[in-house]
Amino acid sequence: MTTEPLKVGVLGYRFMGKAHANALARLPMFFPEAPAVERHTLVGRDEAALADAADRFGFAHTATDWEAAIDEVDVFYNLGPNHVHAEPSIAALESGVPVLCEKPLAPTVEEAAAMRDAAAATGVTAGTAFNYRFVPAIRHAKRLIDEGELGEVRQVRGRYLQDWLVDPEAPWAWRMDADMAGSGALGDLGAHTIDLVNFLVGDEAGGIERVSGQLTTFVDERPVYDDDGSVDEYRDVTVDDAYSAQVAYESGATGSFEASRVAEGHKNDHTIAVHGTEGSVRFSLERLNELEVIRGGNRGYETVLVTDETDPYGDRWWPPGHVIGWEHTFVHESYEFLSAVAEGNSFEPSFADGYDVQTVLAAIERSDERGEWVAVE
Ligand code: SOE
Repeated sequence: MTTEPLKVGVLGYRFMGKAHANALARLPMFFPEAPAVERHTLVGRDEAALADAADRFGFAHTATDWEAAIDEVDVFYNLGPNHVHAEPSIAALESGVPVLCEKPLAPTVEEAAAMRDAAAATGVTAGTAFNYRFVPAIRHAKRLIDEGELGEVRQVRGRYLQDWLVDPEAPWAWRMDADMAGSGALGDLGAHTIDLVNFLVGDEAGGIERVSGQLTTFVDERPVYDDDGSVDEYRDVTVDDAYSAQVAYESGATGSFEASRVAEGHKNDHTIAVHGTEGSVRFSLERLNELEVIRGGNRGYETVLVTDETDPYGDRWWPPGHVIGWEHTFVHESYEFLSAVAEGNSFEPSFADGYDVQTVLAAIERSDERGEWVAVE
């Protein structure tokens, strides 16, 4: 019996569209048992740019109307700006179409709650695209923590630094607008950190109970440029350029997190560390094939090359030591998501996981506004 390929519809054709389309294209070669997929419809607003992207990314059809596209496909990837996450994702789920939605799940807790509830009510597979959960080193760290190798978790640290907004003349974009994005470095980068620490230590340390946060905007308005490169207007920046937060876990563990878009010299520098009573792990996205580990009574860090025996996806790619990169996380993510879809299973990170992150983001904003520690609600 042959099964028809799953028709995938993708909303968004820029950075994330490219990353996910590449993942879909790689799947049959490296994960032959993955469900067959057809890159069916690419959805966007600008017809010319859309047609060009569809051509390059291997999509047979384009649509400027997401509602019509959802009717035509079996699976929907929502990679649009944050303010277009909720409505199309909920509509897809209500039509029985599984959804993988980019992070943060929504600009507000209310929208994220509606998305979580739609996933629960329909029982249709829904995932939040926290791709860094699919880095082999992160999987390895999770296994070590779950097996008790670090003992009791005491401290968690997460830092995500970028520098693309150092220049005050860097162009305005939707990511700088609170209505469209929700928040800035906090939601865009901090969401990854919070999801990763939830994934890594959530079972051990429980949830994040209280937070003390600070958000800062260094550049209040940014230019919008004409096609000829001259400044058309200046638009307000209504989100943070950087945030930091102290957090308290249910277990008594503590954490400190920060992210920035104005950290000169850091392009995509995401680091996570966990310290327990018997060991530590630390991870840097810039060295994603490695995990540094202290365990078993040792006092110093040992570097584990994750392309060796510890990599759950290692046999799919290259011989040990032949490193993988950022784009592979999207392939692993699509493999797990589409396998869950084909089997009618749930997927993690789920919409509920995306919602949990959103409650921490909101608490950090609330704490900043009030100037005091607040509970995560
Ligand atoms: C922002 O620059 C960004 O593209 C994020 O939106 C992604 O989630 C992150 O993985 C890389 O940086």
